[in-house]
Amino acid sequence: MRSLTKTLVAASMAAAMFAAPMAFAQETLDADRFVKMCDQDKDGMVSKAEVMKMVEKMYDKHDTKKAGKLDKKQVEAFLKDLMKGGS
Ligand SMILES: [Ca+2]
Repeated sequence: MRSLTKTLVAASMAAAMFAAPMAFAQETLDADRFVKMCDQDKDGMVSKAEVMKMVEKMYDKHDTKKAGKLDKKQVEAFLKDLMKGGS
């Protein structure tokens, strides 16, 4: 009985470890969304200028104190926002 519990715990831990990066990848690698969000001239491509402009806009949004810098918590929100398309 003890070993069964151990197995179950191990299995659920493995599942959690597997699920976390999957969710992360889905959230972070949504290229379609990222392109749509950045692509201002609608040519289906993301130019460096388009990315920089979008990042800057997002950065300013999270730089709530207008300090010109973000702390770790703000960076976290900034990155999340950036990857999910700014909504
Ligand atoms: Ca473009």
